[in-house]
Amino acid sequence: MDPPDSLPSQIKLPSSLEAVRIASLPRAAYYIADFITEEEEEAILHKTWPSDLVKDTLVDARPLPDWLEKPVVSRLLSIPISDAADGHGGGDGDGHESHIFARSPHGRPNHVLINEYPPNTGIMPHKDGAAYYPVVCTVSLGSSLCLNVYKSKEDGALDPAPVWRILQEPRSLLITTGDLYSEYLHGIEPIAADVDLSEQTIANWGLLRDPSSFENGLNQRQTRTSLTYRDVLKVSKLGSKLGPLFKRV
Ligand SMILES: O=C(O)CCC(=O)C(=O)O
Repeated sequence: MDPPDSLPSQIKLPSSLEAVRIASLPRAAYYIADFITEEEEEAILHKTWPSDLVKDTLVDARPLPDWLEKPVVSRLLSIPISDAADGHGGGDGDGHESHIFARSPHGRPNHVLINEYPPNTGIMPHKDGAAYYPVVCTVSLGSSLCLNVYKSKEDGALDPAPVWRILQEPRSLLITTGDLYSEYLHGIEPIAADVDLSEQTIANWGLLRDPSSFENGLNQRQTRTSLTYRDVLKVSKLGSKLGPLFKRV
């Protein structure tokens, strides 16, 4: 486990990811509503504002720039998966790994994708594929929206009705792994508002920071920026010589 940086007083991390597991989803997805502070959110957004180069960009720099490493990565690696974690860093293969990337090839995320979603913007249902270690950590900034989870029908075609919806609030961390990574697709609808939000329709309702703000069942979207942290399994030497920032195609 990485030594945790000093934690702002407003942030109270769970004792383990198991404490924030989204119980209605296949194993496993985790949601931490207050993962970063408003000041940290502002500071990261400020870094992504000035340059169009940074938008929709894969950051492939080793190590990641400080503003993407701290506080997100260090805080993420300080949380054990379960309370029974052994704390020795490598994990014991029994689900008691010290953190969610303990068994990934690089032991930590090495890429960050920065996406911006103004209202009416989404991303088509897709799987993330074999290029990554199957753990996806998404920090949301600026606004809330729903990530939809889809499954394929028997004939392989996409069932257009999502099987689950996960509401992501600003400053939250969502982690998806396991079957959710490999068996299901995920996407974001290009709509101006998420509707029909309730305990019955939102998988992580019980873990939201402020479910009362969605009590009318509506989330009017503003611009949401996401930071998606993953461990890319094969890192090309050429890529690392080209420089730290690569525009996403
Ligand atoms: O921005 C998000 O929350 C989702 C991004 C996504 O689906 C992806 O990078 O594969």
